[in-house]
Amino acid sequence: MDAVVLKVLSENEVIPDTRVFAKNNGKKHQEIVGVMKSLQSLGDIIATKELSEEKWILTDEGSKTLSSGSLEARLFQCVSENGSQLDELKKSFEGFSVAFGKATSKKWISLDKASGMVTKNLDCIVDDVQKDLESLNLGENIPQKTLDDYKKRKLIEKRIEKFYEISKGPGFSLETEKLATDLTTEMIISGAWKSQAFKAYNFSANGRLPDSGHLHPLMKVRSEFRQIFLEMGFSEMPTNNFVESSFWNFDALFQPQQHPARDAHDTFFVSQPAQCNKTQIPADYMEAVKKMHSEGGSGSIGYQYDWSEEEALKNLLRTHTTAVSSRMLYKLAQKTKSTGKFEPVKLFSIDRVFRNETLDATHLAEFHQIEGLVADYDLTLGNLIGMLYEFFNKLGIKNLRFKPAYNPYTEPSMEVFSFHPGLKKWIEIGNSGIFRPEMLIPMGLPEDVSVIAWGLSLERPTMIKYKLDNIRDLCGHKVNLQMVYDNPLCRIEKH
Ligand code: FB9
Repeated sequence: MDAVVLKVLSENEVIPDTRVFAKNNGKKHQEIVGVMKSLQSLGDIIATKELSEEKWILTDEGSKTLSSGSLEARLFQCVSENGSQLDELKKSFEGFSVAFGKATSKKWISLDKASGMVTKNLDCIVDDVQKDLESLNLGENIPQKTLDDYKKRKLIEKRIEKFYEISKGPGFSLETEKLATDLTTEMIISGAWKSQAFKAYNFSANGRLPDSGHLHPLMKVRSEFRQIFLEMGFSEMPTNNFVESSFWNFDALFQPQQHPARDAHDTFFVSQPAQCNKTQIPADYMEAVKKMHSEGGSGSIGYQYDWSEEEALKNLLRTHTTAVSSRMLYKLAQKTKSTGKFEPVKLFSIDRVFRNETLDATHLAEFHQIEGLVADYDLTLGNLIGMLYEFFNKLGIKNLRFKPAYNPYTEPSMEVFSFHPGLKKWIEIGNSGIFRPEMLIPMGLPEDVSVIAWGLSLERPTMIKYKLDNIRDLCGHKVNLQMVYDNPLCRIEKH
C-alpha cells in the first residue's frame, strides 16, 4: 500500500482526503493512516496535514434501522393482513409506543378503539427513515429538521472525524529506503555511511525506563520509622553485629542464666566460635554484673544463684537490639564517669534479631526490632506513656491502651495496644518498660538516672500497610520480586 500512496502522489501531487482515498482503494481509513505514519517514519518523503470534520454518524439504533427498517416500519410489518389486537402488539413488540405513534401519524396503520383492532391502511409503505439513513451513510446531506428529529430519536449522533491531507515531502521518492537508526562499524569501514539515510532523532520520544534498584517494603518502612525517631531528636545506635555474647544480650540486662529465653529452643547459639573473646568485656563490669545476679545489691537481692562466666561468654545471634542498648548505656556510664557529668540521651535502633521460635504465618526465625530509649534524671512511667503517645501519634495511631506485662530487664513493663479500624480489633503494637536498677547500677550510671524504653517489630506494621497476610509474602526466598518492584512508595499515614 506504501507504493500505491507514493504512486498516487507522484501523479497527483496530493491526496486531499485519506477517507476518500481509503474508500476508493477498498481499505479501512485506519489502515491508510497506518501506511501514512509508516511513510512518515522513513523521513521527509511525505508531508501531512491533520484535518477534522464534524459529521453525523449512525448510532447502534441507527445501524439497526438501516439494516432492518425503522421502528414504525417494523411495526407495520407485524400487523396482520386482517388486523391485529392492540394488546397483542403491545406485548410482543419492543418499543411499541414510539412505533405506534410514528406509524399512526404517518397514517400507515389505524386503531379501532371499540374492537381494539389495529389495521393497515396501505398494502406497502416507503420507509423514509431508512432511506434517509442510507443517504447519510453515503455522505449525502439530508434536511436539518430531519437531522434534528433523528438525533432526538437517538438514531444519529455528531462525531468529530479526523482525516489527513497527504502531499509530497521535500525528500519525496518513489523508493522507500529503510532509514538506518544506528551508525555501525560496518558502515564506517565500508563507507556506506556516506550514502546511507538516517532516521531523524525523535527528541520528544519517551526514553526507555532505565533498570534501577528497588527498595524492599521493609526498608521503606524502616526509613519512615527512622525519620520519626530523628524528628524526635533520637540518635541511631550502631547495630552492625548480628553475633553477640550472651553477656551483652542477657546478663547485662539482668536476665538470669536459667531464664527459658536463654535456652537453645529460643536462641540461636553460635558454634564457631562458641565463645566470645573475654577481653572484650570489661573485667570490673563483668564482676559487678556477676555480683548483682548472684548476691544482688543497692537494695536488690539479685537472683541468688551461682553465676557462670562460661555461660555469659557463649556467642549467639542477638535475640533483641536491647543488647545494643545495654552496650550503649554502659558506654554512657563510662563517659559520665570520665567527664564527671551525665548527659541525657535519646537513642534508637532498627535492625534484625533472631529467635528460634515456632514459625507461622506471621513469625519467622528472625524479624526487625525497633527500639527507642531515653536516659535522663528521674524519668517515670508517666514520661514513658507520654513518649509512647508521641511516638505512635506520628504513625497516625492515637488511641492507646496499656497492659501490665513482664520483662526480665524492665520494671514496670507494659504491653501497648491500639484499636485498628481496618481489622476492627485491639492489636498489640509493642512492648515497653523502665530498665531495672539491677541493670543500670552495675554499669555505673548515677542512681537517679532512669531509662525508659520501648520496642516493636518492623514486619507487623509493614504487613498491615501493604495488606500482606503471610510474612513469607514479605520476606524469604518465596517473595514475588515483582511485589518489591511494584509496591508504592511508603508514606505512613501520619494523620
Ligand atoms: O510490633 C508489634 N506489633 C505491631 C506494631 C506496629 C503495628 O503498626 C500498625 C500499623 C498500626 C502493628 C503491630 N508487636 C511487637 C506486637 C506483636 O506483633 C507481637 O506478636 C510480636 N512482637 C515481636 C516479638 O515477638 C516475638 C512484636 C515484636 C516485639 C516485641 C517486643 C519488643 C520488640 C518487638 C520489645 C521491647 C522492649 C521492651 C522494653 C524495653 C525495650 C524493648
